[in-house]
Amino acid sequence: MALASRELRWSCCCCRQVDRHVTTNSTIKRWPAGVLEARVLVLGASDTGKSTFMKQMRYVFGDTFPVADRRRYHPHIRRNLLESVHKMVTAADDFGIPLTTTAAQEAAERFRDMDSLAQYLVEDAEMDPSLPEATKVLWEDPGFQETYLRGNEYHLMTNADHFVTSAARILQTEYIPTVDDILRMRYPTRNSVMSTYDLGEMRMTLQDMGGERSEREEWVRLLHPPTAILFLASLSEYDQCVEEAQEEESKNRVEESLDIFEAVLSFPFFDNTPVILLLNKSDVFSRKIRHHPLSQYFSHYTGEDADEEAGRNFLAGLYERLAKQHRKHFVARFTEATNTENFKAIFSFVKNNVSRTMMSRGGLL
Ligand SMILES: Nc1nc2c(ncn2[C@@H]2O[C@H](COP(=O)(O)OP(=O)(O)OP(=O)(O)O)[C@@H](O)[C@H]2O)c(=O)[nH]1
Ligand SMILES: [Mg+2]
Repeated sequence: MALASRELRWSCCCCRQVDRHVTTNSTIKRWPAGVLEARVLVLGASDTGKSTFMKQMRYVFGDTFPVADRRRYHPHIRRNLLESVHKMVTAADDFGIPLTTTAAQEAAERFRDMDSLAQYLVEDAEMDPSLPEATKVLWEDPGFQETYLRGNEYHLMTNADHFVTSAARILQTEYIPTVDDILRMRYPTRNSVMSTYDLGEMRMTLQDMGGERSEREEWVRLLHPPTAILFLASLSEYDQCVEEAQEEESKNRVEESLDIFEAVLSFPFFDNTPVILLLNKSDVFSRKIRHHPLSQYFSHYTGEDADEEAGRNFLAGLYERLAKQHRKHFVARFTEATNTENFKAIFSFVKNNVSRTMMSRGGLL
């Protein structure tokens, strides 16, 4: 497994997204003009970045998210922001962490009841001009910061900091989401989403399958094996439990992801399907590792606690071991799906691997 970050030349600037097109009857098919057709399944546990990868595809291949489209993300982005603040206020209460200033204590009252914030979650909502200041006062409070750093204990969304620190912009009535806001937004996928891209010599259909437990039941209903599987795993979830788990079941998210990875590896349907593993959220991992020692969650980790490289190689090794056990060929990369430049390099890597698979299956290599 080659995991070193390697810049690959981006060679798809002429690509364009084509109309939604679903092909289910073949994993390798030559179009009349000699164009290869690939179908790639995007799998992985919930919240690992599958839809973010799909959004980057759209963006990089020509959809610049026109203003009318961006407006549709308003309610979700504002919900991400207001729910994050609400969760942090509630968690501070639960942990018994006092907010230091009177101003922060007063600001917290604004976010205690999520129902009272519902009016700001509809499209074209008239915003309260005092909300951004209340958010800022809270964010600057040491007690609130302490609660934020314990976000892994109460399922605080990955990019809560991005939204909270952008409150002055997002809570304006005239707010138009930026591409970065759209990429950082959290909205779990229901049903699978499929997009096809014309990449010149290859036509690639990507199918994003929701990763929540209820959505994973759909994976076994697939009719035809894909050309390749893109499996996303989050590096930064090592200190978190599965959100959908029952109260009595507190399963570490990395364990859940490894179980899903193993299920994919051992599923006979995918016997001849290569797996491309993306170990995602490397930016969050590098921030987190300084405050949350890996050894606290994985007692057999023997590296230095603050050693980012040792930590991510350890996590990568857990997946590698499973692949070896199942004698499954796979390649992997560390990724940051919200970073468009990183995405371009990674997609080039994905495309080259898919292309190589197809050529070797077609007897051309
Ligand atoms: N900072 C950072 N955030 C990321 C990265 N990748 C994804 N995210 C964020 O993680 C959250 C979850 O990403 P999604 O793409 O919705 O995850 P998913 O795998 O599609 O989740 P399901 O639809 O529930 O299966 C979103 O808020 C993303 O913006 C990353 O590399 N870095
Ligand atoms: Mg999704």
